Amino acid sequence: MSTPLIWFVFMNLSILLKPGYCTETSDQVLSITPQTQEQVDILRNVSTHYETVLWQPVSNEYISTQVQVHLYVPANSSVTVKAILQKHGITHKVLLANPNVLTEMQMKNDSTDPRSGSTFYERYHTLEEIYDWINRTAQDNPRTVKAILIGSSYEKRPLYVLKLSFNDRPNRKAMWIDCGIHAREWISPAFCLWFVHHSLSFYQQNTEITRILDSMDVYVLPVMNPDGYKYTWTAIKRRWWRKNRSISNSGFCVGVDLNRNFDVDWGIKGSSQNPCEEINCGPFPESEPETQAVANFLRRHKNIVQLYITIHSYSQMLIFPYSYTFDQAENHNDLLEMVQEAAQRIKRHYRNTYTYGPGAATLYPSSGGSDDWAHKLGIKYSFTFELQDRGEYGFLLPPSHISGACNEALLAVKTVGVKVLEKAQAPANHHTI
Ligand code: 0X9
Ligand code: ZN
Repeated sequence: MSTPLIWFVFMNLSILLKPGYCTETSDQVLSITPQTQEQVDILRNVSTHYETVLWQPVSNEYISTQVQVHLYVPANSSVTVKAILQKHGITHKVLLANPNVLTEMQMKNDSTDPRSGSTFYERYHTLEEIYDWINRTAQDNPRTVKAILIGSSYEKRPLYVLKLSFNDRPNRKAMWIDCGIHAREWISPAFCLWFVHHSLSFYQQNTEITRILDSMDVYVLPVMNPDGYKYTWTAIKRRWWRKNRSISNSGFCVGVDLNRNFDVDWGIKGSSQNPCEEINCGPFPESEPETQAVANFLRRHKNIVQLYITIHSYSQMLIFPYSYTFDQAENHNDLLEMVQEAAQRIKRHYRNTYTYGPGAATLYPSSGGSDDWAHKLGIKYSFTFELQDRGEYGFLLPPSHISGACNEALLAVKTVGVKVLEKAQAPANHHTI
């Protein structure tokens, strides 16, 4: 054997014999559907005791038989986790074999690359870019767009709402859209930017957006959780952050789930008082400055705001109140009809499936959410839209999918927007003779 060949064999042997050779070289996202209660318990255990991140469901209390679990497993815990699954006969599929590559793709939003061919709205943006965009949009459209400061975040970042106002008829009604309650759901802020851009570009060109903007002012909060969003952009390891960044009194854990912090059945279902958990509802209702800012604004404007929409991801669902109880909202049938039509139109135009219904029954019961709170405040048309996808990429939806995800969500927003106008115009006590 020649010397270089001996070296080659030796080097590879030394790699093979190294402890830990069998570990995965890459992080992965696994899809697992537990079949028995024992498997449910094991999965709950794995997700709490090993270094993993539950993508779906958000908390291990929601893990149950026949429900798909999406579990992010870092390379260093891969062998252990897979061994436990195998030992208990739990089968898994690899959903994403290399999420880090997708993460980098999402962060690479280089507008100077002429080969990318994508527009500003077809890329994800850092918080600073979004603030710049908010300023620019207000400056470039002084007659129709105003940036309103409604408060600031825990880390003192400004919370700006863009008010789109295309005419100044008296007694104008309004709708509200917020994005980015949950930091890791990047498609959500991307949608708010998309929506504003569409409104400014297609007013008087597209019938539905024109009808909406002619009759309503639209308030858009592009990033409700700027501290969390910023955090997800700082390192691959932080990409899965969901909550805000407030520091609890009691210990070292950070963050409150803003969608558990609203004052509706606060702290009861699908939420936790433990600051270390993803669904931590905070120390008391509206404890968080981000929640307070939104709640105060909506309280002040409750007589004009008729439609509340909050944008999340992922699972392709059009949800309406209630989530905090299985009781039906008094306008359940109206709400159901609205999302049903939205889902049908998405199916027809984009061949994509959205499930729909009241939150508790369609997704899971949970208290303290903004949609239920807005509904109880008197904003009777209140929705949570969960955008793409259904688990192919999850939070790592590639930039090339932004336009598809946003266009179908836009269709849903326009559908419910127009329906609200029609309902408002219909006589209040319409009786057939
Ligand atoms: O759990 C949530 O906050 C939302 N799902 S997500 O995966 N984006 O976290 C659903 C919110 C539904 N509405 C209420 N729970 N009120
Ligand atoms: Zn969410």
